[in-house]
Amino acid sequence: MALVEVKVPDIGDFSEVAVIELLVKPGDSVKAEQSLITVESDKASMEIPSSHAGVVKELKVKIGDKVSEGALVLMLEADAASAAPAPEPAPATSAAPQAAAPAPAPALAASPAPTPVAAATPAPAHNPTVAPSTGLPHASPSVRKFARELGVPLDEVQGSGPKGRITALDIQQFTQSVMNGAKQTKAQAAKAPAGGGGAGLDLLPWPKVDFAKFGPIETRPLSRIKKISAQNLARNWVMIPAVTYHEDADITELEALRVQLNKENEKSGLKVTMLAFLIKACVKALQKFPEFNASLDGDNLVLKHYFNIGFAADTPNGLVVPVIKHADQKSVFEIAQESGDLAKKARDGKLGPADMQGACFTISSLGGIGGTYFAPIVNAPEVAILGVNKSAMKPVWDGKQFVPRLTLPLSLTADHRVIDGAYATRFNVYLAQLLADFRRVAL
Ligand code: CAO
Repeated sequence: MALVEVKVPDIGDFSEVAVIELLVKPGDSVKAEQSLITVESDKASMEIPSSHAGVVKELKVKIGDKVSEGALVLMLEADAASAAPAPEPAPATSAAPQAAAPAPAPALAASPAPTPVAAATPAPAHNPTVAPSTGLPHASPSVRKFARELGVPLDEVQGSGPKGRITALDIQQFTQSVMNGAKQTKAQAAKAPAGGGGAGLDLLPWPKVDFAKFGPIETRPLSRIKKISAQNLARNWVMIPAVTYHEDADITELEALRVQLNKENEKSGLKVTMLAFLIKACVKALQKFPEFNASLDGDNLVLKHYFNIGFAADTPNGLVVPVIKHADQKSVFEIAQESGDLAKKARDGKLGPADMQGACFTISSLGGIGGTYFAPIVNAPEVAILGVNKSAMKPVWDGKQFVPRLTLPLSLTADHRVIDGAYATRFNVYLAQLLADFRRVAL
């Protein structure tokens, strides 16, 4: 076993990029080409892969360090004959299918933006790659991971990158073509017009308009968060066959309890929010309907036995989705405190990657603003997201008369590949029952 130095490879025009994530620690076994750290410039995030397989002996960088080509990343006790063929940095994807993942999906235009996941821009085109001699299709580690997560056979995908390299977009387009019932084979792709915008989807190119011809304009660059969200949201919008289910929850008693609790705790300053009750109730519903607490992995459904809930937070720079970890083990008060702290951190731009990772399910609450219902975008690789709008007093027929009840509009968007309509509606009905009588959460 030889001790080898793993260094930052050619990362194109980038230098002095910040280390934002350590993906391995001493003692970890890594494969050749496995991502070791994530670095980020103001234009892109990249994962730095290992040149060898082996066991990590010592990390030579920490979060916040600035690195350039040739910088020492770590010392590795290399397996014999493990050298990887010229690894290249790959666009980062963070938490999850990330290959670009949602931002919360919250996103978008109406949905929460999930965690910055994917690189805001593709990795710089440097290092024209040589196809590995293994005969494997040519793709970066993150693209391979993305393909694995979606169950896409790489050898059936036509790469559109330099020297036939398969990109995340190729994977997305392949998946979309499968969903359209028109799987694009290499042969078919070869016949497709070269370089046509939106080739896989057969879309028209984006309209290019000289707006200045019609009146004064100004051009403002998108924030980094918005660029990342945009990629994730577009991916999730295109790839997930999503359906939104609406429900009204009677929260008359729950709001009375919330107001009462806040009065009692006025001196301590701790304020219980509707969001905290929603997170707690959602955990209970996820426990009863476990397919909501899951992610697709090819032909498998990964059911999670932990309950981490993301919530979309609106910030001056765009949407982010901090995550309350192990919400099943926390009280409503603890969740209220933690979500308040995380929301503040989000607004101050101080959330770290760990604050935004690991969510099982996301809540996007616009209740403090208004609205009736909306259709949030699922934050992949989660399979559902709950949208919440402003509660309003409504007349409800109790069998004899109309009575005023405080009604909370719920909009649950779910991935139809995993969640059928009946299952989703049962989830919603149950969630509404929990919110109508919060004692049920303790049962
Ligand atoms: N119905 C009625 N009132 C509500 C409500 C609801 N569903 N939810 C919150 N409110 C009230 C709160 O009680 C609070 O009122 P008071 O100040 O009188 O107590 C007020 O609205 C403001 O609440 P808030 O929104 O600041 O706090 P929160 O805990 O409910 O939400 C957070 C925190 C981080 C979710 C929120 O600040 C936020 O960023 N929401 C936007 C999320 C978003 O943009 N989603 C869309 C994503 S898709 O594009």
